[in-house]
Amino acid sequence: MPEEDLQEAAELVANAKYLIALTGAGVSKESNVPTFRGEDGLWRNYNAMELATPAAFANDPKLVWEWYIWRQGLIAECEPNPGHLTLAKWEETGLLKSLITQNVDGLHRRAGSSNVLEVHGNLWALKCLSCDYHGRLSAPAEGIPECPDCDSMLRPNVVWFGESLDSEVMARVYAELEKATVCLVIGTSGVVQPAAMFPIMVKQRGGTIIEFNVEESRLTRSVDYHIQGPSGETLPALDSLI
Ligand code: BV8
Ligand code: ZN
Repeated sequence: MPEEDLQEAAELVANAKYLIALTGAGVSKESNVPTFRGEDGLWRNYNAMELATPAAFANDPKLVWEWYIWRQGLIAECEPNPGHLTLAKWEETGLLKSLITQNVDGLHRRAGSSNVLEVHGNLWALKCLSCDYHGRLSAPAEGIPECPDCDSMLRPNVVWFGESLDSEVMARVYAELEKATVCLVIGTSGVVQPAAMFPIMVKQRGGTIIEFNVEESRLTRSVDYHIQGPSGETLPALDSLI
Protein backbone atom coordinates (compact mmCIF):
# COMPACT_ATOMS: atom_id res chain seq x y z
CA MET A 1 0.00 0.00 0.00
CA PRO A 2 1.70 3.21 -1.13
CA GLU A 3 2.16 5.48 1.88
CA GLU A 4 0.74 8.45 0.00
CA ASP A 5 -2.58 6.62 -0.44
CA LEU A 6 -2.91 6.15 3.29
CA GLN A 7 -1.89 9.76 3.98
CA GLU A 8 -4.36 11.10 1.41
CA ALA A 9 -7.10 8.79 2.67
CA ALA A 10 -6.39 9.89 6.26
CA GLU A 11 -6.86 13.55 5.28
CA LEU A 12 -10.16 12.74 3.52
CA VAL A 13 -11.38 10.83 6.59
CA ALA A 14 -10.25 13.50 9.08
CA ASN A 15 -11.91 16.29 7.09
CA ALA A 16 -15.04 14.38 6.02
CA LYS A 17 -18.24 16.39 6.48
CA TYR A 18 -20.30 13.21 6.90
CA LEU A 19 -18.35 9.94 7.23
CA ILE A 20 -20.12 6.56 7.18
CA ALA A 21 -18.86 2.98 6.91
CA LEU A 22 -20.16 -0.24 5.33
CA THR A 23 -18.61 -3.42 6.72
CA GLY A 24 -18.69 -7.07 5.72
CA ALA A 25 -17.32 -10.33 7.04
CA GLY A 26 -13.70 -9.27 6.42
CA VAL A 27 -13.75 -6.79 9.32
CA SER A 28 -14.34 -9.75 11.66
CA LYS A 29 -11.75 -12.05 10.05
CA GLU A 30 -9.02 -11.04 12.55
CA SER A 31 -11.47 -11.87 15.32
CA ASN A 32 -11.43 -15.43 13.92
CA VAL A 33 -14.97 -15.23 12.54
CA PRO A 34 -14.87 -17.13 9.21
CA THR A 35 -15.77 -15.09 6.15
CA PHE A 36 -18.43 -16.30 3.77
CA ARG A 37 -16.48 -16.84 0.59
CA GLY A 38 -12.89 -17.14 1.72
CA GLU A 39 -10.89 -20.38 1.82
CA ASP A 40 -12.12 -21.02 5.38
CA GLY A 41 -15.51 -19.64 4.37
CA LEU A 42 -18.71 -20.54 6.06
CA TRP A 43 -20.13 -21.16 2.60
CA ARG A 44 -17.67 -23.91 1.68
CA ASN A 45 -18.28 -26.01 4.76
CA TYR A 46 -22.00 -25.42 4.98
CA ASN A 47 -23.01 -24.23 1.52
CA ALA A 48 -24.85 -21.38 3.23
CA MET A 49 -26.55 -20.35 0.03
CA GLU A 50 -28.71 -23.41 0.63
CA LEU A 51 -28.94 -23.02 4.37
CA ALA A 52 -29.54 -19.25 4.73
CA THR A 53 -32.92 -19.42 2.96
CA PRO A 54 -36.58 -19.71 4.07
CA ALA A 55 -36.93 -22.90 1.98
CA ALA A 56 -34.05 -24.61 3.79
CA PHE A 57 -35.57 -23.71 7.15
CA ALA A 58 -39.04 -24.92 6.13
CA ASN A 59 -37.50 -28.11 4.79
CA ASP A 60 -35.15 -28.92 7.68
CA PRO A 61 -35.33 -26.47 10.59
CA LYS A 62 -33.16 -28.75 12.70
CA LEU A 63 -30.25 -28.64 10.23
CA VAL A 64 -30.49 -24.87 9.81
CA TRP A 65 -30.61 -24.40 13.58
CA GLU A 66 -27.57 -26.68 13.93
CA TRP A 67 -25.66 -24.39 11.56
CA TYR A 68 -26.67 -21.27 13.53
CA ILE A 69 -25.93 -22.90 16.90
CA TRP A 70 -22.48 -23.86 15.57
CA ARG A 71 -21.90 -20.24 14.49
CA GLN A 72 -23.21 -18.88 17.83
CA GLY A 73 -20.75 -21.16 19.69
CA LEU A 74 -17.91 -19.99 17.49
CA ILE A 75 -18.75 -16.27 17.72
CA ALA A 76 -19.31 -16.44 21.49
CA GLU A 77 -15.53 -17.08 21.73
CA CYS A 78 -14.58 -14.18 19.44
CA GLU A 79 -13.50 -10.71 20.54
CA PRO A 80 -13.64 -7.42 18.62
CA ASN A 81 -10.32 -6.66 16.89
CA PRO A 82 -8.46 -3.32 16.47
CA GLY A 83 -10.46 -2.65 13.30
CA HIS A 84 -13.79 -2.77 15.21
CA LEU A 85 -12.23 -0.71 18.02
CA THR A 86 -10.98 2.00 15.65
CA LEU A 87 -14.47 2.38 14.16
CA ALA A 88 -15.92 2.62 17.69
CA LYS A 89 -13.31 5.31 18.55
CA TRP A 90 -14.25 7.32 15.43
CA GLU A 91 -17.92 7.20 16.50
CA GLU A 92 -16.92 8.28 20.02
CA THR A 93 -14.99 11.29 18.67
CA GLY A 94 -17.92 12.23 16.43
CA LEU A 95 -16.00 11.50 13.22
CA LEU A 96 -17.96 8.40 12.12
CA LYS A 97 -21.66 9.23 11.88
CA SER A 98 -23.01 5.72 11.25
CA LEU A 99 -21.90 2.15 10.65
CA ILE A 100 -23.87 -0.05 8.26
CA THR A 101 -22.91 -3.70 8.67
CA GLN A 102 -23.79 -6.84 6.75
CA ASN A 103 -22.41 -8.87 9.64
CA VAL A 104 -24.69 -10.65 12.09
CA ASP A 105 -21.90 -11.33 14.64
CA GLY A 106 -22.63 -8.33 16.88
CA LEU A 107 -18.91 -7.49 17.23
CA HIS A 108 -19.31 -3.78 16.35
CA ARG A 109 -21.60 -3.19 19.34
CA ARG A 110 -19.31 -5.27 21.56
CA ALA A 111 -16.45 -2.99 20.44
CA GLY A 112 -18.44 0.04 21.63
CA SER A 113 -20.12 1.23 18.42
CA SER A 114 -23.76 2.16 19.05
CA ASN A 115 -24.95 3.79 15.83
CA VAL A 116 -24.90 0.45 14.02
CA LEU A 117 -27.37 -0.55 11.31
CA GLU A 118 -27.40 -4.38 11.09
CA VAL A 119 -28.96 -4.76 7.63
CA HIS A 120 -28.81 -8.57 7.72
CA GLY A 121 -29.98 -8.92 11.33
CA ASN A 122 -28.18 -10.44 14.29
CA LEU A 123 -27.16 -14.02 15.07
CA TRP A 124 -28.43 -13.73 18.69
CA ALA A 125 -31.84 -12.31 17.77
CA LEU A 126 -34.91 -14.54 17.57
CA LYS A 127 -38.36 -14.13 16.09
CA CYS A 128 -41.48 -16.30 16.13
CA LEU A 129 -42.82 -17.93 12.99
CA SER A 130 -46.42 -17.44 14.14
CA CYS A 131 -46.75 -14.40 16.39
CA ASP A 132 -44.84 -11.12 16.73
CA TYR A 133 -42.65 -12.34 19.59
CA HIS A 134 -39.04 -11.12 19.29
CA GLY A 135 -36.32 -12.30 21.66
CA ARG A 136 -32.59 -12.47 22.15
CA LEU A 137 -30.26 -15.30 23.13
CA SER A 138 -27.49 -14.63 25.62
CA ALA A 139 -25.80 -17.97 24.86
CA PRO A 140 -25.97 -20.47 21.96
CA ALA A 141 -29.42 -22.06 21.64
CA GLU A 142 -29.82 -25.64 22.86
CA GLY A 143 -31.98 -27.23 20.18
CA ILE A 144 -34.82 -25.45 18.36
CA PRO A 145 -36.10 -22.61 20.61
CA GLU A 146 -39.84 -22.34 21.16
CA CYS A 147 -41.93 -19.19 21.47
CA PRO A 148 -42.75 -18.40 25.13
CA ASP A 149 -46.02 -16.79 23.98
CA CYS A 150 -47.48 -19.32 21.53
CA ASP A 151 -45.19 -22.40 21.66
CA SER A 152 -44.44 -22.12 17.94
CA MET A 153 -40.90 -22.62 16.62
CA LEU A 154 -38.56 -19.61 16.72
CA ARG A 155 -36.11 -18.72 13.94
CA PRO A 156 -32.91 -16.66 13.90
CA ASN A 157 -33.85 -13.02 13.26
CA VAL A 158 -31.46 -12.67 10.31
CA VAL A 159 -32.23 -11.80 6.68
CA TRP A 160 -32.08 -14.90 4.50
CA PHE A 161 -31.53 -14.90 0.75
CA GLY A 162 -34.76 -13.97 -1.00
CA GLU A 163 -36.00 -12.08 2.07
CA SER A 164 -36.39 -8.33 2.11
CA LEU A 165 -34.29 -6.25 4.42
CA ASP A 166 -36.16 -4.63 7.31
CA SER A 167 -37.96 -1.55 5.97
CA GLU A 168 -37.27 0.61 9.06
CA VAL A 169 -33.56 -0.25 8.94
CA MET A 170 -33.51 0.47 5.21
CA ALA A 171 -35.15 3.88 5.70
CA ARG A 172 -32.35 4.76 8.13
CA VAL A 173 -29.72 3.39 5.74
CA TYR A 174 -31.00 5.48 2.84
CA ALA A 175 -31.07 8.58 5.05
CA GLU A 176 -27.39 7.97 5.91
CA LEU A 177 -26.47 7.36 2.26
CA GLU A 178 -28.14 10.66 1.36
CA LYS A 179 -25.97 12.59 3.85
CA ALA A 180 -22.68 10.74 3.38
CA THR A 181 -19.75 12.62 1.80
CA VAL A 182 -17.20 9.82 2.45
CA CYS A 183 -18.04 6.09 2.66
CA LEU A 184 -15.54 3.56 4.04
CA VAL A 185 -16.06 0.06 2.59
CA ILE A 186 -14.42 -2.48 4.86
CA GLY A 187 -14.04 -6.24 4.32
CA THR A 188 -16.79 -6.96 1.84
CA SER A 189 -16.63 -8.85 -1.45
CA GLY A 190 -19.42 -6.67 -2.84
CA VAL A 191 -21.36 -9.75 -3.94
CA VAL A 192 -24.54 -9.47 -1.89
CA GLN A 193 -27.29 -7.05 -2.87
CA PRO A 194 -28.67 -4.57 -1.96
CA ALA A 195 -25.76 -3.83 0.47
CA ALA A 196 -23.21 -3.79 -2.37
CA MET A 197 -25.13 -0.91 -3.96
CA PHE A 198 -24.86 1.36 -0.90
CA PRO A 199 -21.34 2.72 -1.63
CA ILE A 200 -22.25 3.16 -5.30
CA MET A 201 -25.21 5.33 -4.25
CA VAL A 202 -22.85 7.55 -2.23
CA LYS A 203 -20.50 7.83 -5.24
CA GLN A 204 -23.37 8.67 -7.60
CA ARG A 205 -24.15 11.67 -5.40
CA GLY A 206 -20.54 12.85 -5.62
CA GLY A 207 -19.23 11.14 -2.49
CA THR A 208 -15.81 9.48 -2.06
CA ILE A 209 -15.31 5.73 -1.45
CA ILE A 210 -12.32 4.39 0.47
CA GLU A 211 -12.03 0.57 0.44
CA PHE A 212 -10.14 -1.49 3.03
CA ASN A 213 -9.61 -5.07 1.85
CA VAL A 214 -6.89 -7.70 1.55
CA GLU A 215 -7.70 -8.14 -2.12
CA GLU A 216 -9.80 -6.58 -4.88
CA SER A 217 -13.56 -6.88 -4.53
CA ARG A 218 -16.46 -6.35 -6.93
CA LEU A 219 -16.49 -2.75 -5.72
CA THR A 220 -12.79 -1.97 -6.24
CA ARG A 221 -13.25 -0.61 -9.76
CA SER A 222 -15.66 1.99 -8.35
CA VAL A 223 -13.65 3.13 -5.32
CA ASP A 224 -11.44 6.23 -5.05
CA TYR A 225 -8.87 4.62 -2.72
CA HIS A 226 -8.12 0.94 -2.15
CA ILE A 227 -6.14 0.50 1.08
CA GLN A 228 -4.65 -2.99 0.79
CA GLY A 229 -4.22 -5.09 3.92
CA PRO A 230 -6.07 -6.56 6.87
CA SER A 231 -8.47 -3.96 8.31
CA GLY A 232 -7.34 -4.83 11.85
CA GLU A 233 -4.04 -3.21 10.82
CA THR A 234 -4.97 -0.66 8.15
CA LEU A 235 -7.74 1.08 10.13
CA PRO A 236 -5.46 1.71 13.16
CA ALA A 237 -2.69 2.74 10.75
CA LEU A 238 -4.93 5.36 9.20
CA ASP A 239 -6.11 6.44 12.65
CA SER A 240 -2.49 7.09 13.66
CA LEU A 241 -2.20 9.62 10.80
CA ILE A 242 -5.32 11.59 11.79
C1 BV8 B 1 -33.09 -9.41 -1.42
C2 BV8 B 1 -27.48 -13.16 6.92
C3 BV8 B 1 -34.97 -8.99 -2.60
C4 BV8 B 1 -27.71 -14.61 7.09
C5 BV8 B 1 -26.79 -12.74 4.62
C6 BV8 B 1 -28.65 -12.50 -8.70
C7 BV8 B 1 -27.93 -11.33 -8.93
C8 BV8 B 1 -27.89 -10.31 -7.96
C9 BV8 B 1 -28.60 -10.45 -6.76
C10 BV8 B 1 -29.29 -11.62 -6.56
C11 BV8 B 1 -29.32 -12.64 -7.50
N1 BV8 B 1 -30.08 -13.65 -7.02
C12 BV8 B 1 -30.53 -13.29 -5.78
C13 BV8 B 1 -30.08 -12.05 -5.52
C14 BV8 B 1 -30.35 -11.26 -4.30
C15 BV8 B 1 -29.51 -11.81 -3.15
C16 BV8 B 1 -28.04 -11.72 -3.48
O1 BV8 B 1 -27.44 -10.67 -3.41
N2 BV8 B 1 -27.45 -12.87 -3.86
C17 BV8 B 1 -26.04 -12.86 -4.23
C18 BV8 B 1 -25.30 -13.91 -3.42
C19 BV8 B 1 -25.94 -13.10 -5.71
N3 BV8 B 1 -29.81 -10.92 -2.05
C20 BV8 B 1 -30.86 -11.19 -1.26
O2 BV8 B 1 -31.55 -12.19 -1.36
C21 BV8 B 1 -31.19 -10.12 -0.23
N4 BV8 B 1 -32.58 -9.86 -0.29
O3 BV8 B 1 -32.45 -9.12 -2.37
O4 BV8 B 1 -34.41 -9.35 -1.36
C22 BV8 B 1 -36.39 -9.00 -2.47
C23 BV8 B 1 -37.07 -7.99 -3.12
C24 BV8 B 1 -38.41 -7.98 -3.03
C25 BV8 B 1 -39.08 -8.97 -2.32
C26 BV8 B 1 -38.37 -9.98 -1.67
C27 BV8 B 1 -37.01 -10.00 -1.75
C28 BV8 B 1 -30.83 -10.61 1.17
C29 BV8 B 1 -29.35 -10.78 1.28
C30 BV8 B 1 -28.99 -11.07 2.74
C31 BV8 B 1 -28.47 -12.49 2.84
N5 BV8 B 1 -28.03 -12.72 4.23
N6 BV8 B 1 -26.46 -12.96 5.90
C32 BV8 B 1 -26.55 -15.28 7.78
O5 BV8 B 1 -25.47 -14.65 7.94
O6 BV8 B 1 -26.73 -16.43 8.16
S1 BV8 B 1 -25.58 -12.42 3.49
C33 BV8 B 1 -24.01 -12.84 4.03
O7 BV8 B 1 -23.16 -12.36 2.98
C34 BV8 B 1 -23.50 -12.14 5.27
O8 BV8 B 1 -24.38 -11.20 5.83
C35 BV8 B 1 -22.25 -11.42 4.74
O9 BV8 B 1 -21.89 -10.31 5.46
C36 BV8 B 1 -22.76 -11.08 3.41
C37 BV8 B 1 -21.89 -10.45 2.40
O10 BV8 B 1 -20.68 -11.14 2.33
P1 BV8 B 1 -19.36 -10.32 2.77
O11 BV8 B 1 -19.66 -9.66 4.08
O12 BV8 B 1 -18.91 -9.46 1.67
O13 BV8 B 1 -18.37 -11.48 3.06
P2 BV8 B 1 -17.51 -12.31 1.99
O14 BV8 B 1 -17.01 -13.53 2.67
O15 BV8 B 1 -18.28 -12.42 0.71
O16 BV8 B 1 -16.27 -11.34 1.69
C38 BV8 B 1 -15.34 -11.07 2.72
C39 BV8 B 1 -14.46 -9.97 2.20
O17 BV8 B 1 -13.54 -9.61 3.22
C40 BV8 B 1 -13.62 -10.39 1.00
O18 BV8 B 1 -13.63 -9.34 0.04
C41 BV8 B 1 -12.21 -10.57 1.59
O19 BV8 B 1 -11.20 -10.23 0.65
C42 BV8 B 1 -12.23 -9.54 2.70
N7 BV8 B 1 -11.32 -9.82 3.81
C43 BV8 B 1 -10.92 -11.02 4.30
N8 BV8 B 1 -10.10 -10.82 5.36
C44 BV8 B 1 -10.02 -9.47 5.54
C45 BV8 B 1 -10.78 -8.82 4.56
N9 BV8 B 1 -10.89 -7.49 4.46
C46 BV8 B 1 -10.21 -6.76 5.37
N10 BV8 B 1 -9.45 -7.30 6.36
C47 BV8 B 1 -9.33 -8.65 6.47
N11 BV8 B 1 -8.56 -9.16 7.45
ZN1 ZN C 1 -45.09 -16.99 19.02
